[in-house]
Amino acid sequence: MKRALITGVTGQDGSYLAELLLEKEYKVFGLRRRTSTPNYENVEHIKDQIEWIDGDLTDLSSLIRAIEVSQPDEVYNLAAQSFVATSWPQPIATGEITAMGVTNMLEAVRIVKPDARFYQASSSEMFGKVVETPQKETTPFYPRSPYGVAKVYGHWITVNYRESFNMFACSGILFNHESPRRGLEFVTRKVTDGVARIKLGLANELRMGNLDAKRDWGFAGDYVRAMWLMLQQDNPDDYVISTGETHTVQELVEIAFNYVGLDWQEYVVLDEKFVRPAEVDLLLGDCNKAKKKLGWNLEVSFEKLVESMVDMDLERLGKKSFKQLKIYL
Ligand code: NDP
Ligand code: GDR
Repeated sequence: MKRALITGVTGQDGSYLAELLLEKEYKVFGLRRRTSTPNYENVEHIKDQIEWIDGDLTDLSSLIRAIEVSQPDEVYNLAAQSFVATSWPQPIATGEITAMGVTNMLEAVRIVKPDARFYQASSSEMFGKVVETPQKETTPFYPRSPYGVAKVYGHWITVNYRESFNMFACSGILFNHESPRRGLEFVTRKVTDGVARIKLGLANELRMGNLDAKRDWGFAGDYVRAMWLMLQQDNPDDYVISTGETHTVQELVEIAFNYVGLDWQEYVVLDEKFVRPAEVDLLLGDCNKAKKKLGWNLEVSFEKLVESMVDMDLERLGKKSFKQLKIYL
């Protein structure tokens, strides 16, 4: 039985990855940080199958302990302060967790179990103000937020530990990926939750920032398969994971409102509060390396993803699916 340690297991990706590894009959250890109120929403259904270890990415001693207890074959470092907008008002916490936290995790592995395979959750935000399109593994980085800067550090320290200590350390440069488990502040979920609230009469507007930004959005369930595949190869390497399609935030809004038969222009209000100090205008990934070398492929399209997220929010908020609701309309 293989053993895996996942940091960030309570987040969106951690929950899908834990499901995947449990299906593959891994023994899964999950690092959780102390919170005043338990936060198991994404993993409630598999909570009893995970071996929980208390720790924090900013506390090296807790990570050393986590590696000692779990003795992992594979470590997936998904924990981060992951919300770009929060990285401006909290740049130091973002740096300590999202950048230095990676060194802490790598050090814990190097000291206790250097033969463990290591996955780092790098990000398309590292490309920022893009210098070429589409973006691939060799595209230079130009981050546009404290979050993006922190991820560039996390990326290079992972490459450096691979080259310095011969560790099996991989970095997945993942473009935006979403699901019904996405945090409510991220734009896809904010829109699908907002549309569901409006449809159910719980809200009458949706306040948004820059509708012109373009993103390459995929489904999180597809992306965690790529993480696992990276650690099953003969050699460690870095891979871009993306859909190869880009859409504006406005297109996202249109699809979500159209799905429930509403005109977005009647409800969306532009609010400066949600406009960022520096924006990433366009992301579009070239994932040919991952397709060729990992045999990775997508299963869920953008439109289907948005519609299923609206459905899930309608169900959660109204306790009825949209299909059921349609019968009553
Ligand atoms: P989430 O924000 O959903 O999850 C983040 C996780 O990190 C949560 O489990 C959170 O715990 C945990 N965490 C935060 N701070 C600490 C800390 N100091 N110590 C220990 N754990 C901590 O992120 P996603 O699942 O969306 O993303 C996973 C990773 O992939 C992140 O590193 C993100 O930056 C990166 N990424 C994500 C992309 C995406 O589109 N989703 C794209 C590219 C990269 P808690 O539940 O207690 O808050
Ligand atoms: P992003 O995701 O910054 O790409 O980072 P987010 O969904 O927050 O923003 C995407 C784009 O939408 C624009 N936008 C808004 N965003 C939010 N959150 N709220 C709004 O009201 C709004 N209006 C417009 C943003 O300006 C932006 O252009 C995500 C995170 O998961 C990171 O952790 C990850 O690394 C990257 O994706 C790849």
